[in-house]
Amino acid sequence: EDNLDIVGNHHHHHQTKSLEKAGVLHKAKISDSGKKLRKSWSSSWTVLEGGILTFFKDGKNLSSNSARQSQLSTPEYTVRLEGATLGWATKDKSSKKHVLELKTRDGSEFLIHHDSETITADWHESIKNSIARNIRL
Ligand code: I3S
Repeated sequence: EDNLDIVGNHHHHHQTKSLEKAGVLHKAKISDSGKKLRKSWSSSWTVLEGGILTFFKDGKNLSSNSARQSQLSTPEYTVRLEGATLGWATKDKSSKKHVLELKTRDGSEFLIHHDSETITADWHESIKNSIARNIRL
C-alpha cells in the first residue's frame, strides 16, 4: 500500500512522497543528542525521501537471504532533516577528502562520505535542497 515509487511522486493519504535520492554511502554517527560518540565508519544503503534521510544496515556480510532482507529493511538511522544543518566537514573531523557533516536539530551528528567527489557533491545538493524545502509529513 505504501510502496515507494522510484520513478516519481507517490500520492497516498493526501501526502506526496518523492524519492529524491538513493545510493550507497559511508557514514559515521559521531554525536547522539549532543553526546560525542566514538567514530565508526560503515557503509549504508541510503535513501533521501520526504525530508527524511534513512541509513539502512549494510547486508553485504550476511549469508542467508532472509537475514539480508530483514536487515536491508531495517533502518539503522532515520534522520529528520527539518532544522538540520549540512556542510563540508573540516579536517579535524576526518582525514578523508570530501566528507559531509550533518547536524540534526536534536543534536545528532553524522559524517557522510563517498570516494567520488561528484557523488558526494550530488548528495550535498540533494540534502541541502531537502532541508531548504522544510518538508513536513
Ligand atoms: O577521528 P579519528 O578518531 O581519527 O577517526 C578514525 C577512526 O575512526 C578510525 O578507527 P579506529 O580508531 O577504530 O582505528 C578509522 O579507521 C578512521 O577511518 C577514522 O579516521 P578518518 O580520518 O578516516 O575519518
